[in-house]
Amino acid sequence: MARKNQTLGEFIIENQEAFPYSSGELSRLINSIRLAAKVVNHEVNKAGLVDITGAVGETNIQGEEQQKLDVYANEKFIQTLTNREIVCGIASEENDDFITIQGQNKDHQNKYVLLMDPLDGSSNIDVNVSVGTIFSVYRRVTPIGTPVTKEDFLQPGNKQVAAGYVVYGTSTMLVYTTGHGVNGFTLNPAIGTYYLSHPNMQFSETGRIYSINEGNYNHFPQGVKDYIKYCQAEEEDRPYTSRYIGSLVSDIHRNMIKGGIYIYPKSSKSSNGKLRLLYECNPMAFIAEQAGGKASDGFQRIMDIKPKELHQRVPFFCGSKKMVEKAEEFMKNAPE
Ligand code: AHM
Ligand code: MG
Repeated sequence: MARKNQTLGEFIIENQEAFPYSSGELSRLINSIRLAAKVVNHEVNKAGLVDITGAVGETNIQGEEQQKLDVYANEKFIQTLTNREIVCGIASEENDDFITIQGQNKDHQNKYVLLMDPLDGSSNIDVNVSVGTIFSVYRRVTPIGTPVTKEDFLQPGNKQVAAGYVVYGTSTMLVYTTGHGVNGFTLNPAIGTYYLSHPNMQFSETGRIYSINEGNYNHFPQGVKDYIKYCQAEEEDRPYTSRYIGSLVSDIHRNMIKGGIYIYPKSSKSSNGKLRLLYECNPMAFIAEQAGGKASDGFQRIMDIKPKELHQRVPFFCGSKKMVEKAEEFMKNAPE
C-alpha cells in the first residue's frame, strides 16, 4: 500500500512482495537508479555555476576536465549499474551500440537490460530549464549465462517490466512504474531522501493543454495541422492552452498532473519525428498507460511496435486518453 511521505526505500521494500517470483534484482535496480539520479541531480544543480566551476572543455580547480552534463549523466548511470552488477546490458541514447555487462565472475548471470536517455532535453540546461532522465527495463530474452545480444534490447514496449523518469526541476522527482500504477517521489536534497509525494498518478481522461513545437507547423502532416486547429477552435471547453517546454520529461510530467496531450509528429523534414522509440517513447508510453493515459504513433499503440534498430525514431502522441484518441481520428481522416 502506497502511503504518502513514505520514503522510496520503504516503498521499494514493501512493494517487492507484489512480485512473488522476484529475486530482489528489480528492487536493487530501482535503488541504483535512485542513487545515480541523486549524483546527477547534484551536478545539474551546479550547472549555473559554470563561471566558477569552469566551462565544458576547461579544467576545474580540482584538476578535473569539465564534461558536458549529458556525457556525465551517461557515465554516472552506467558506472552505478555496472558496479552493482544488476543488469546484463545497457543501451543508451548517448552510445552508438549497447554495452554488455558480464559481471564479476564473467558469467552473465543478471536477467535485466536497461535502456535510457541519461539527460533528455539537455539543450535546456544553459537556460536553467528542467531536464530529465528516462529509463526502461526489460527481462532479457536470450538465456542467462550467455552475453546479451541486440535481441534483448529490441523488444516491444509491452514487454517492459519497469519504466520511469527523473525530472530535475524546481524540485527533483523520480516517477516510475513496475506495472502496478505510477508513483512519484520528491527528493529532499537536504538529507538526500526521496519521499512519496504523488501516489497513484493519473492522467485525467481529457485535458486542456496541448504541447507541440508549432514552429514546425508548415512541415506537419495534414492530420496534425487539423488537430491543432481543433485545439484552437472557439468551442465549449476550447481553445485549449498551448504549453511547450521542449523538454519531454517536463512536458509529459506537467500534462500528467494537469491533463493534456504531447505531440512530436513526423514532418516533411524528419519522416519519423525526432524522439527515440526505445529510450523516450516506450518508457513514457508505459507510464502514460499505467496512469490511465494513452500513447500512439498517430495510428497504432506505441508499445506494440516491434523495434528494428536501437536508435529508431517514431512519431509520438501521448497524454490524456480522449485527447490522443481525438488526434488519432484527425490522423486517420487526413489523406497524405
Ligand atoms: P534530445 O534527446 O536531443 O534532448 O531531444 C529530445 C528533446 C525532447 O526532450 C523534447 O521534447 C524535444 O527534443 C524538443 O525538440 P524540438 O526542439 O524539436 O521541439
Ligand atoms: Mg532525448
